[in-house]
Amino acid sequence: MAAVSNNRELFDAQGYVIVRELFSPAEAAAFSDHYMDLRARGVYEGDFAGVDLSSADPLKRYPRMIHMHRWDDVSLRWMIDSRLNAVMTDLLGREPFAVQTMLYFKPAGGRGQALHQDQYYLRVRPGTCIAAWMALDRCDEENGCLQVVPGSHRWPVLCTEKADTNQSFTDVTVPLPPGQQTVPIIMDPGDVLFFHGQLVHGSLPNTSSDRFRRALIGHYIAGEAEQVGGYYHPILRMDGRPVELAYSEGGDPCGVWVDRDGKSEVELVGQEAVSGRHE
Ligand SMILES: O=C(O)CCC(=O)C(=O)O
Repeated sequence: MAAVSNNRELFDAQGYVIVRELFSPAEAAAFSDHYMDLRARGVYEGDFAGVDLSSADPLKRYPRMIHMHRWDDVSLRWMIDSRLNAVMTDLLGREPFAVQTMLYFKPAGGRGQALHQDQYYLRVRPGTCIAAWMALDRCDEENGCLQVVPGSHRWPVLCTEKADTNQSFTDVTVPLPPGQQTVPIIMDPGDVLFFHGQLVHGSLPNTSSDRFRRALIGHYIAGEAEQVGGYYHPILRMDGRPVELAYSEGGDPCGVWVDRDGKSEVELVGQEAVSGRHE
């Protein structure tokens, strides 16, 4: 009898699901070679911090690439791959639209990314976004694997505070209430983690002496969305055709943790102005 997937149940309960070997290890290795080659060949629009081969900061020697699908066919084909589409259609109940690709190299010594929620940046309305995060290397605690807070997808977008930029290359983070903890997501090349736009997630520095922690990431929006932040246009259907949606503005309400009778609850207090791009 064919195995029945319980991906949707897991996704609804915890805000994420890992699909093991959705891509083969050989495919992951080919992607890894492809992006190392692209990185060595030049500088691209949107490189985080720009390439500086003489820098002491490993992230400047291997800056993150963004929106590669706009100029690289390999990235475009991956972003709309039928395997990613099938999983997300199952999770969301309808096909998503594709809005972003990113490649994190995260070499040895590279800083991580402080805890955040993707919906803070994408501002999808109505609904939310979903990420497909594919490991290109073995990802574990030593090389700074992704960390998530299970169940946090039920929280609204939280107001941010200053992050520790010795640990994170981004400068904002979200506070966790007492009792909430991150869990490390251990993955092998070709495994894909799908996670909800409000799931709190991030990563710690790569503390290994010589290992990369490369990841190929796609961001998508649920197909009922009518608006998304300007940085994510043009938007594509999963067959590659463009789809027109409106531009959402910043200034959304955000939540802070308050103590009610010894229990932490989120209260919507204000308006968060965001730069409009996914960091
Ligand atoms: O890969 C990481 O370290 C962080 C990635 C991330 O936060 C994201 O894809 O939204």
